[in-house]
Amino acid sequence: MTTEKANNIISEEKQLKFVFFGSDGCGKSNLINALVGSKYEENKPSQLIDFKGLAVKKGSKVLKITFWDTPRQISFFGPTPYYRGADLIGLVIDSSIPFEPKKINEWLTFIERDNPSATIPIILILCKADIEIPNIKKDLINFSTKEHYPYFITSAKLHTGIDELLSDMVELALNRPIELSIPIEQPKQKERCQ
Ligand SMILES: Nc1nc2c(ncn2[C@@H]2O[C@H](COP(=O)(O)OP(=O)(O)O)[C@@H](O)[C@H]2O)c(=O)[nH]1
Ligand SMILES: [Mg+2]
Repeated sequence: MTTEKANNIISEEKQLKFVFFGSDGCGKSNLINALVGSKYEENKPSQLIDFKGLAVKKGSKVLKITFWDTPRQISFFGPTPYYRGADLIGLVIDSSIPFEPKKINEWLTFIERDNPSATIPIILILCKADIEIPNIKKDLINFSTKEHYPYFITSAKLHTGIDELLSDMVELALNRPIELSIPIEQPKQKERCQ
């Protein structure tokens, strides 16, 4: 697919889908708002299902990113439809409440249970860093290092860590390792003229 830019440079267009999970009230919707440049909103009621889009330019490519917010009771519905075509999964963690490795592991087990691809990057995103409780960052870093998940520290309210998160998510999604090699019929060599 191609798109014509105002400066007449033809760019390649690529779609990316980022899906966010996390407990109700952990900060998913405001994180997505911050990523797409929308206003911070206190106490906005949760939608059943929601996604927002953003287009960014990277080199000659235009990346059209959709950020999927997951509804309450996601574990009841099961995550499969949200994963379809996902390029990255973010587990959002609230920094205003104690870090519970058991709960995080439950989320990760839930996410990995129906994950259609072992190569989708899964990242941990600490939200509300402006109201962090003591030790939460240390606990997150220890957990992420031990379990080998990339981690990010953000505040949607102060708009901190958002740009780094966006750019690293794009890099992780674009640099996904190949999953498996699929045998293809090899092109026949042209018969040589004698
Ligand atoms: N202090 C602070 N509060 C936040 C931040 N992000 C979200 N909140 C608050 O946390 C509550 C839940 O946020 P929301 O984004 O709706 O969470 P969701 O249920 O996971 O979508 C709301 O009252 C927000 O105002 C943040 O960066 N800093
Ligand atoms: Mg929400």
